[in-house]
Amino acid sequence: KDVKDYLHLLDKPLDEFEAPGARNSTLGEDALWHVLYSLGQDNTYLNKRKAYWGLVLAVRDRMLEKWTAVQRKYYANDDKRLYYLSLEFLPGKFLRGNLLALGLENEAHEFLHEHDLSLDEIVDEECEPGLGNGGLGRLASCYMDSMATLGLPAYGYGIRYSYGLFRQEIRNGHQVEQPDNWLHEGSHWLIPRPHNLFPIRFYGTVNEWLDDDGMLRHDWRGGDLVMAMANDMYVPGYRNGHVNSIRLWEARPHKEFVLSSFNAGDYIGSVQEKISDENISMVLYPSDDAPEGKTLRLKQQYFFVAATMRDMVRRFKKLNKPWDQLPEKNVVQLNETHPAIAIPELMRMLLDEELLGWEEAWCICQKLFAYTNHTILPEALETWPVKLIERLLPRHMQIIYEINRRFLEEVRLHFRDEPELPSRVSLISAGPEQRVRMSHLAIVGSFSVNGVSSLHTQILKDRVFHDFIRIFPDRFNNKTNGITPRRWLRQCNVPLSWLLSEHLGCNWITDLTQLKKLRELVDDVEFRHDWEQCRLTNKKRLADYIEKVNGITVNPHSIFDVQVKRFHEYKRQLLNILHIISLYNNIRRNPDVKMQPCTFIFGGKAAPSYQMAKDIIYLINCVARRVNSDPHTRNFLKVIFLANYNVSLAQLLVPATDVSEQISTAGYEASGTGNMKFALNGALTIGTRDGANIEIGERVGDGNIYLFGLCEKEVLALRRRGYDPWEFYKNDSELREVLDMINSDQFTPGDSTAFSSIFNSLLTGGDPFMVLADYRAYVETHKRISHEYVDRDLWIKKSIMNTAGMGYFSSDRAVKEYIDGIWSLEPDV
Ligand code: CR6
Repeated sequence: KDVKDYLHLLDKPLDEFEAPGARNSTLGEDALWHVLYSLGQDNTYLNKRKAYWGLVLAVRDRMLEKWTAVQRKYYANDDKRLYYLSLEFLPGKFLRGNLLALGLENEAHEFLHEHDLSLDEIVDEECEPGLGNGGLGRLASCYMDSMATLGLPAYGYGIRYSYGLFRQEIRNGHQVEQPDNWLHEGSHWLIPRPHNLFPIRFYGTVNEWLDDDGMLRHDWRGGDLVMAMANDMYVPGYRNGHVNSIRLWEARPHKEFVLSSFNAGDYIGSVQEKISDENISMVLYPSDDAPEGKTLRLKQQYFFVAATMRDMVRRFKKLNKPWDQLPEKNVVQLNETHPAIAIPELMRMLLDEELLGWEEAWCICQKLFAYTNHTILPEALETWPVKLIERLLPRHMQIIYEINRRFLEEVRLHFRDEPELPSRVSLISAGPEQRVRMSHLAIVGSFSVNGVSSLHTQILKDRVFHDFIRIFPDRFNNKTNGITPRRWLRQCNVPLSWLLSEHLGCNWITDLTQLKKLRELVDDVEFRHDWEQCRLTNKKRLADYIEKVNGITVNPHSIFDVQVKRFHEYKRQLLNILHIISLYNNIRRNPDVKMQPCTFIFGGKAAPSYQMAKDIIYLINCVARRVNSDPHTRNFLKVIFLANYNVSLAQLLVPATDVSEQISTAGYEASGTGNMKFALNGALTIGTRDGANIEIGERVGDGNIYLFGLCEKEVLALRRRGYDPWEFYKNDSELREVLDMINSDQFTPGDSTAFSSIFNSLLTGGDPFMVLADYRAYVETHKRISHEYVDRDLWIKKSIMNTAGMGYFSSDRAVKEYIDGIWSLEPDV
């Protein structure tokens, strides 16, 4: 059937919100108008580009009308506002999602149809903004979607990077990084606001003065100024007339030209300053789950935080309320410690500019800020050298010292018999180079600290922040992550959405717990047949993509086993490829083997400076080359590496996946959110008892997930006992064979040392992520999977049970928990 014939079946009807100021022109008419009057192009005929840009502008008009109405309402109702501060947002492509949310899909289809175009080809025109690395940035975008859908007075705040995360190419098996110039054609989804402009200071000096009451006051001046200019991105709620925004700051030169040097004839020198100012928002740091200790990164953090605090205070001042009401009217959620410098920045504004006393200012901060932790990797917990902060932000360093002094005084008072405690919880680490521990700053300066899955929060309490639990017993809480069902089911999986809406009605789109009703349908043969057909349709679409992009034919009836995520040793893509090599060996040994054909698909980027991760990418590509071209195995086994994994590619992969690989070393993956996307779309998970996998297992049922390997406690215990990977090497001949192959020229003819770094890390290096310890359990679990997949009834039932159990993992649920447990906000619709 044609999409447009069934769209009305799929979605909730539009609410009456459409009514006020309803337009008397159609979306198509407006798009044509914009082609002529905004783009200045002939609109008597359309090509893809013109149709795309015309549509974008027509959709944007409708969002802006709603957004301004919503802003007016916030002021009129005197609503408490949420500020969600994140150095990363990964919204994915906008057009389809915005049409869907605004209920304009049908109109768009009709318009395009009249011009012999289709939505599928039009959305290809859109560039995906890669303003984030992975899970953390995508989570921020899922939450923005839920906040708009729940009608919350919420604002996202971040940076408008000129270059997003690098575009990944694979050349001769190696990752090559290319700049992602996502704005090369401009983006009409982003509205520049040249009048929302704040000067941001760096460096300079602090002067002291006495106020009329004889109180010592501080004044930060001099140094360099950079302008922060707002750019707004709009986030419509799902069919509720609500539109929120994400404000992304762009760095602008403070002076277009430095006149003195211009006059002196130093033309290039004067332009130089302009260039370095703009550098602040030039590019996103490509590190994931790892801090980037460079000055520019700290500059980025302060730049966006300072502009955001200004914006918040500007709005608050319009209300003419006393300062102690700031936290009654606002709440600031810090996404990781990246924006934690907001705490001393607000202190500085209140003390030095508004002339409040310390206690009053501190009390306001502690009621205003809340902090989400997303990692326990010790090397990923941010710290900054005191020397650097002192130079770049001298006043902030003074304030941090004072926060610390007062905090440690309290600690000494309450824990007299623990002389070690103050140095453990201090905001400043001792050692040859003193550093500020940003997580400690965030904990001390907030009223709430949350982890992102049950296990993760437990680890924070038991280990990472154990000392703080005793100092602030009520501050810690859990908010298990969630994903938006709009993008991660309704949008990316139209066949399944249709089937769901046909059987359950369409309320699941905003109330995902409705999916549990699917359990009543598992025994319905016809339903199971339809379910399988949906899956097959999605798998064929992915197979076409692979054929087109990688030039490899894959069998859509094979098991699609997918591991897509950032490359990191703890995520253990290595474990996956070791298993594939052993499968390969087994098929070659038994050419007549009866085996369900398998397609193993990988995708993900490695941080450019992370050599081991890049080596693993190279290994996967070398194994793929060998396996895919071997006539003995190629009917059973294919290995595919999809370059440049991003949100759009995820939308293609997720609905087509049979087996979802979530195999991090237990205790290391804070939550994971890819795991949720796959299970929601009916994939079965092979996973460790890590992050949210545990909670997924609890909800889909033990029999419908393949959990294997050491749990977090066992990982710790084994490490304490003394873990020796050589034992596994010696005792498991299959594993030994695989490792020896890696340590030879089997996959890189003529070069036997290409992967010695990997071999060494797994053996002499002590195998820090316990790949070998989990190897046998992983291989055996895969055998079970391939066996059970053949029983189609059994498998499809399990697939349905996965979708049925995933209602809990909606970001709507997660955001509601934040509202009730942390933010105390009133939804506005
Ligand atoms: N890398 C965690 O590692 C979690 C997301 C979102 C991560 C991941 O398990 O799902 O955050 N952590 O909470 C950081 O970015 C620091 C991630 O995406």
